[in-house]
Amino acid sequence: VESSIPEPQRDAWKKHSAQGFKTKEEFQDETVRHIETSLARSLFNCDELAAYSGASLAFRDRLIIEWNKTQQRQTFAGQKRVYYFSLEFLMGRALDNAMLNVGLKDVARDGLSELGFRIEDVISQEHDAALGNGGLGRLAACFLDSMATMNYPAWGYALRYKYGIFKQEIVDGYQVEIPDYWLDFNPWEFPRHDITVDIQFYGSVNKHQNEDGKTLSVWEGGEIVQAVAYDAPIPGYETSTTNNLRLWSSKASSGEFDFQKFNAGEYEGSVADQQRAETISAVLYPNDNLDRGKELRLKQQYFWCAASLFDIVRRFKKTKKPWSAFPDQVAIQLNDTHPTLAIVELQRILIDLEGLEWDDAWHIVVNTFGYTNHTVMPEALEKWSVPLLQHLLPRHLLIIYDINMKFLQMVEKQFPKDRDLLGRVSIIEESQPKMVRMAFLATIGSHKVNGVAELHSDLVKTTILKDFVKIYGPDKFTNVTNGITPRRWLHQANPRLSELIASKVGSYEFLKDLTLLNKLEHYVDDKDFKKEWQDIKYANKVRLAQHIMNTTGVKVNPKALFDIQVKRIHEYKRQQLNILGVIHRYLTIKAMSAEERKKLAPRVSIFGGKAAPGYWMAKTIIHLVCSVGEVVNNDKDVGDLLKVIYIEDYNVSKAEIITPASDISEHISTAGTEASGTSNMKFVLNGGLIIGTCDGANIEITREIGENNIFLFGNLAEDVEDLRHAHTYGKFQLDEDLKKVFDAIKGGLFGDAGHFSALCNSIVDHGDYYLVSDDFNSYVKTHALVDEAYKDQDEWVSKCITSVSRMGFFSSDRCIQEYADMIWNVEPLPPKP
Ligand code: H53
Repeated sequence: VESSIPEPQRDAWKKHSAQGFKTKEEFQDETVRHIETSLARSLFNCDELAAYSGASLAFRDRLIIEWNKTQQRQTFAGQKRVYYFSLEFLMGRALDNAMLNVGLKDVARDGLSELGFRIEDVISQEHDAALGNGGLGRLAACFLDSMATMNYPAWGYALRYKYGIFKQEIVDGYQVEIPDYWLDFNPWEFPRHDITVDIQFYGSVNKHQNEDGKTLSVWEGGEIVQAVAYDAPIPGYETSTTNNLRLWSSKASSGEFDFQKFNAGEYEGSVADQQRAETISAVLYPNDNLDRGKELRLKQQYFWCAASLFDIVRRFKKTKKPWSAFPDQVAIQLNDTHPTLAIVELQRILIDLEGLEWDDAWHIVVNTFGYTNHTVMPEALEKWSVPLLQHLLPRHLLIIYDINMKFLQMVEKQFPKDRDLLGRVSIIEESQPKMVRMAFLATIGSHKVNGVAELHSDLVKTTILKDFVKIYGPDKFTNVTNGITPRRWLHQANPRLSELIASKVGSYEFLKDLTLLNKLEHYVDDKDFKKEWQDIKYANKVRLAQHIMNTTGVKVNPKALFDIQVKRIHEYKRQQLNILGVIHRYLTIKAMSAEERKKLAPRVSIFGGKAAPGYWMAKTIIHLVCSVGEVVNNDKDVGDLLKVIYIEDYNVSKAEIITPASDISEHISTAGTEASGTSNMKFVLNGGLIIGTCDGANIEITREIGENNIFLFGNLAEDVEDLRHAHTYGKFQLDEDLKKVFDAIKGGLFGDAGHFSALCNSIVDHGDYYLVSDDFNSYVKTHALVDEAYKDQDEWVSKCITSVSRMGFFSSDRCIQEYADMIWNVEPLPPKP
């Protein structure tokens, strides 16, 4: 490897190499220096934000020193790297995580305190990095943490959106979206103005002959947009390995910026061109589990894939290895179908630019890519219209046609005479207009396809990709059940519980091997331990109650049972089932005698989550929850027995407060719709029980923690089709209790009934696609069991402890191990001791 500093000068260089702080004094030196110089503040105008900024820059320096060493080490070692392609990385805050991962949070706490700041106040100044919608984006963030912690040479690639997921305000019971401009001051990113890639759009494909007389397809004309790299360091826990998350930002290419126009006085025109280029990375699309087919989104996808691949190919070429070695150096994981164009782009680079034969190139492509599917719901499966692709990426469309042709020829050989099969598996859907089915393209272009929980992976194989299992055989399809990082979701979010666990299992080693939690099982009947456990849960509930008071003005009793459902608002996740159940509870309480009421366990029903801005039904659900809250919370007759809360702007940092405070949380999707869910894992790991359907990872959580420790209810995935059928043919009788709930809504108990008529009708008259009415009765009965169980606190706490002790399987470290072994075939590269 070349070095820019000549040998004789290297010693001088090394002598001055930055070291990064280790002690409290050094931390204070660095922090104050940054506040005074990098930020130009002083003793007299240093607020908490400045303290946050200074401390972050001090930590960033440390991380970047390790980042440099890690990257050098990985380059020297020359072994295979993983590239995780995801349009979303829902990172949340970085400072707290950096402090804990490098093991210097106590140093920082003492250091800041001596300078006059409380560490919690400093940490809470940070704006969440919210480059994601929900589960898919947060999974990617957990995976980065695990890959670094386990010393895998791994990079994330994504877009540097100027605006992340919108901020949600609840105004008069309605969701209002506010743009999330998060880049005002972001100490965690490094602009790399020297790392740029020109990305082409539009234009046309023309045939040219080269010197050997070979006909080549050449993509010409169109417009060029420049991708600029921004890097964010990803520290591992208790390791110096610091990986990279590379985000691409778009700007007008210098060649493209029209100086002619500019000089001719068309100032506005030239500025408009520039703005158009910047639009590509301007905003994260706010849809979760919904495909909208917008041109700008396709532009984002190609821009990001092309820039990332150019970067990877450039890195590979420096090794001077033959192309056939590419899959031994590079594993690319596609997080859902969003990066599927990367498959086509790599094939294009190899055949058009590098001159490989089609089959050799395709072999390389397939061995490079793995595809993770995250949904089987039709409305979420990506399709792009052929005319749009033709216009934006004409060369790629031709390559897609060629991939399809060769694939169909292969299928036809294997299954002669099955014309239906050819139509079913074709990448091109013969609709008006024709559409490219991205899940099929991703499947054909990858060597492994995985789902994210056992039930989901089975559904992938028996529904949307059934024919492909027949064609490729079952080995191409596999399961990697999702997981979460215990560093953020236990240690960071719930430090007291983490400390209590460490005191019992002997050390913090469980944060790196979560199966060690099983040692807790010895303490299930230990009185003192249980008391401490309960105290911690109570303190976490007090903290959440305080947050609720500060943000909504509603006082909730921390002794009440906290019942929480926080996640994106979606009909399939069935927040409507939850709120209908709450209304039922309210009506029941109203009808009770004073004596009966005394026996009731007080409840706080807590909701939170964002609705996609264009998803009207989801917004109606939010409005119903808020309207019910208005009535119930102001009903003196009910008092503490029931409170209904909507927590505004649910995000990663709020999740860190909410998750540890739950007694019971709701994971109640229609069976077969939630691919995995990951908040279910977070809640159980924090000592909360869950009520849920037999869906996604709930099933495996049950397998691990035992049926006695979870409240399962509702119909099974295998029955969904028949149940829907019954609704369509009017063979369905509405439950009496549910009918009363609808009558209350229609009677105007929660305000203008007209606001809720479409929501009610979707369940009563329009087929009840998500089977709310089918599961209502079983849901209400199961909540009654929850009430009963909560009364026996001793037994309840035992269930919680047992559950936590059995959650080892759900660490994202286990996921990464499985991906590495089964799909990527990569080895870790630990730092030298
Ligand atoms: O991905 C999570 C799953 C969850 C699933 C979610 C998801 C999105 O957030 C967005 C699009 C999509 O296709 C799937 O809904 O069940 O836990 C991570 O795998």
